[in-house]
Amino acid sequence: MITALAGGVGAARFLRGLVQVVDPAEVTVVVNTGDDDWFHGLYVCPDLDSVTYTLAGAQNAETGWGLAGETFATIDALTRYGADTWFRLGDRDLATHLVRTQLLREGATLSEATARITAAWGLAPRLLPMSDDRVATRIAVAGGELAMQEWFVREQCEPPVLGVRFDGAGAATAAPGVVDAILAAETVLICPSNPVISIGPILAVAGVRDALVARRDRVVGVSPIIAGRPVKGPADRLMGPLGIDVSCVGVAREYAEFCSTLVIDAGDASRVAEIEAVGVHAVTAETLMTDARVAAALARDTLAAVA
Ligand code: FO1
Repeated sequence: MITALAGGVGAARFLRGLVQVVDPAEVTVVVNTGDDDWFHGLYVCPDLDSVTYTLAGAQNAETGWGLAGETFATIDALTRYGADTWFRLGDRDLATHLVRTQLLREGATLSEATARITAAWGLAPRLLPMSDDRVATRIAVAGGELAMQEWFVREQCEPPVLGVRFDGAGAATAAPGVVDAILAAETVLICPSNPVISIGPILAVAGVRDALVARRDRVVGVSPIIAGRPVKGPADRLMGPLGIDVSCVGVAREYAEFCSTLVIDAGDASRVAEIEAVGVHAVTAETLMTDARVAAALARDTLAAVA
């Protein structure tokens, strides 16, 4: 059994490679829900959906989020009513949020709603939200705090980050199966996701970090930073202000307590000694997932790193 901790787009691409090289039914994915939010009365879970759509082969290849061949007639029609439409919900994507919101309103947990949605997409891997409780990533900027999607999408990651907190994490419990999946897995993978706002919220849920520490020998991460820059997204705009070096070495320091091995890009081979110096075994591989073949090779290399 393999358990993976995942954020959005980078994780989804990696997981698509993973299911090419192992039995997908043996994979459990614990997904960040700190990005989740309400839009137009609907509960939207961007990372759960990015992973679901990508594993189903239905993702929008250019953006990495949303569905292929998407249209935006409904969100555009909402402008007539003066609604805020900066968060672009696609017409087909809306079906997922409608079903999820209805299930939640009927009393289902997010885990149960996720199981229904992933079954409908025919996914073999098990997707678990990190928690069924609401945990909301909040970004402190000059003049106040923004919800994650406000900072990320509406403000285009422009306002300098002063701090990050995971509202509700202190009281949240891990979703059913999350801690067991970490403790029972042969290998635990930390996908190439943003360490601050994708992996950070998962670690903040009670019991998750301790479970990883207990399995440290079997935990292997993949650095989302190559040559001092994130492959995609704003990791640099979050890591820097929080005092985390924007490099694979910075990622290694962040993960050292619970991660024995870090896969870094071959181009960062000169940093191996610095990573080993913080007690993390460094392995080089091609980590820029330009296509499904590279993603599969990276997944194979990552598993081999702790074989
Ligand atoms: N990202 C954008 O940059 N712009 C959008 O309008 C947008 C809409 C959106 C709708 C549904 C969904 O599941 C994801 C969406 N995303 C959008 C992606 C999302 O903001 C981020 O990729 C994740 O939260 C970060 O992992």
